[in-house]
Amino acid sequence: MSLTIYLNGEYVKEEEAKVSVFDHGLLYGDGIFEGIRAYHNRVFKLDQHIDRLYENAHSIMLDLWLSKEEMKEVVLETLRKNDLRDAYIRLVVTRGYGDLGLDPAKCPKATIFCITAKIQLYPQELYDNGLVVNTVATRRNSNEATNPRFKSLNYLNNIMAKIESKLTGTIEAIMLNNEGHVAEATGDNIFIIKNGVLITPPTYAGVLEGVTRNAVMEIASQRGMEVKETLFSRHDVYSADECFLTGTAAEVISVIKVDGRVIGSGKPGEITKELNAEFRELTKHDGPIIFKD
Ligand code: PXG
Repeated sequence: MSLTIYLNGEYVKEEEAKVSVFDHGLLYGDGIFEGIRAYHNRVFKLDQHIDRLYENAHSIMLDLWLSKEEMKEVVLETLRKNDLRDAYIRLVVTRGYGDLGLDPAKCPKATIFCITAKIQLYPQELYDNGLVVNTVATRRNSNEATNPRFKSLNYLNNIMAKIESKLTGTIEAIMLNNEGHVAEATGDNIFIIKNGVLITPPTYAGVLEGVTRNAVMEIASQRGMEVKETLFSRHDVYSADECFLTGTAAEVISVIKVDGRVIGSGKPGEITKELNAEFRELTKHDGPIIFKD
């Protein structure tokens, strides 16, 4: 069945959901997006995703012609039109239609679209057994270039790392920043646990401030765990008790081997499993309801 897509104020069938070849999102990667999840008839952390989208838009001087409330309604209504209660949502805003030059002032109106679809999950076996990952040569963008805090449409940096990762036979990769500190995975944040302390790189290390990252840090604090945002190296990962990745698509997924070094027991760690269980519990209760009846 064909999906219904929100595109610039209208709900259209996917065959009709087309943008111009002059759209600067396509010509220059000039735009931003959000990847959001719906679970159990609710849109998880919708406010946080919309806030991040609007902060990014403000920072890149892109005018959004919908209010935050209207944007949230777009997400909810697209889900309703597709009869989805559990879904992956892709909300995209580009600089819009312009000429062939870089100048964003030549693009009078941002393009906004929202796609909602059934989610493709990692196989359960990867959650049960954990991921094997490697660090790759491609470094995370410097904060002074395209700041990794923007969820921009320019993902070539991460895609290059993904290609390298696949060449080494793994599905995810750990990226370092230019100073050699651990930054994040290609589409996920990274955490380590050492002596009961939960550690993740600070945003200035060159990482996206992941919504899942923040939710997991909050869960850990509420359990009374010490949570630290601090720079660390590959050595800290190799010698961690536990390691896991977080992201909207991956949720909380254990990492059991990095660059050939076994992490902890070589099996998904106990604290990681508990954090994952609490995260899944949270997805049942958080966010606005899609279908009210
Ligand atoms: N870092 C990067 C670079 C990301 O792209 C995350 C961390 C996790 O952030 P959230 O807010 O989701 O907890 C992301 C987001 C995919 C896919 O298909 C994943 C993301 C983006 C685009 C596609 O797996 N992850």
